Amino acid sequence: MTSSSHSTYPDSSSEAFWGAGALLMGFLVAVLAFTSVMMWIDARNARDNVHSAVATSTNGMAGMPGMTGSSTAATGTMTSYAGAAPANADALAAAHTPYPATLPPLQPGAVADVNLVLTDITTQIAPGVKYAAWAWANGAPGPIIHVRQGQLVKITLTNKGAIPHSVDFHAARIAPNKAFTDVLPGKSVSYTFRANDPGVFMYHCGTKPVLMHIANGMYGAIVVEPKPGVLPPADKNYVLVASEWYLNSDGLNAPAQFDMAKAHARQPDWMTFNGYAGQYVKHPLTANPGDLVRFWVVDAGPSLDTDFHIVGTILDTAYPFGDLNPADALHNVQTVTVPAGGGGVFDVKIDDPGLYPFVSHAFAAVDEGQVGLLNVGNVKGTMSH
Ligand SMILES: [Cu+2]
Repeated sequence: MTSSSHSTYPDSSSEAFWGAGALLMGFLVAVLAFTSVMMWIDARNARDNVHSAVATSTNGMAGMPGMTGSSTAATGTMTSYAGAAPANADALAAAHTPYPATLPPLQPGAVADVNLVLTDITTQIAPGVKYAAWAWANGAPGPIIHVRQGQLVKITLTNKGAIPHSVDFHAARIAPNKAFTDVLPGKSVSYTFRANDPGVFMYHCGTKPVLMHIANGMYGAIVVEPKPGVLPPADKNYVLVASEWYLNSDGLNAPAQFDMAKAHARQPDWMTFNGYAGQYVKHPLTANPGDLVRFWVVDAGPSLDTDFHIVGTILDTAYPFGDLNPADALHNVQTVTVPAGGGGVFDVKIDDPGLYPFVSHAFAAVDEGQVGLLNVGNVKGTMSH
């Protein structure tokens, strides 16, 4: 403000000067006030424009009841393909072989040998929705790996894709510049680490742009079983890998590919457990009444959290972040966040037979496919949630 610098002059006691200064001050205040009103009006107009854009896109979504029928919606400059489906989507969902969520047995011996193959593969991420993935021999996620705490894990990665890839194990304490290096097409790499930390961990390709390599399907889960006696034995062990898919087309005719703008905006078209929308709704996971059911959940992201919740029950014991120290566990909680790049382990015992949906309770995720059912007691029928 010019008047404040004037006030430091030694002859500033002149009344005339102060009068002019005050006049100038008043004028500046008026200008400032006018400017802020104009800025507020601009901001309001901008906000109204955003509101009408959102309203337009919401109207577009209204033509999409129950995720059937192909439909698109404008989200700003982006087009959402959420819920796109062919007429025979229900039959395709029934014919789909679900990703095996059951935790595989441990490997005996001192060393767990893990062979991973990366490849370019067209996969389905929802009924009738094809996606040109960079993933594993059987699509995304990669195989569930199950090792004992303290076991030496020998990873062999073979790259059958067209570009360099790598594999980063969150369960490892190892110099990434040595272990997680790029493997050229046609080549293999091996490294070992000792699985000293129990929990459930993500593994993924760490080649740049990592966002794209993960979003294209290059992720999976490794369970490091704690020493016997740390956790109560479970009757059922299920592994769920949550992730998002960002599509540049609906994928119904030709395979969709990755859309970087949507990935940066964190606006997925589909969100899944174990790579395929709603697969455990059509093919529920099972348990007997009173079973201790343990969910080992990894959120592969690449960017959104999963808010794990089972409808109709309460998580008896939750091991947030996959920290399996029983002293750190939470009891009788409704929903626990699994962060992108993190894990969580959840124990439930359900006595009342029925169909219990498990979801990310960030509910856009449910609409986009991150939902499944736990059928307790082999009850008939199905439900969508
Ligand atoms: Cu990769």
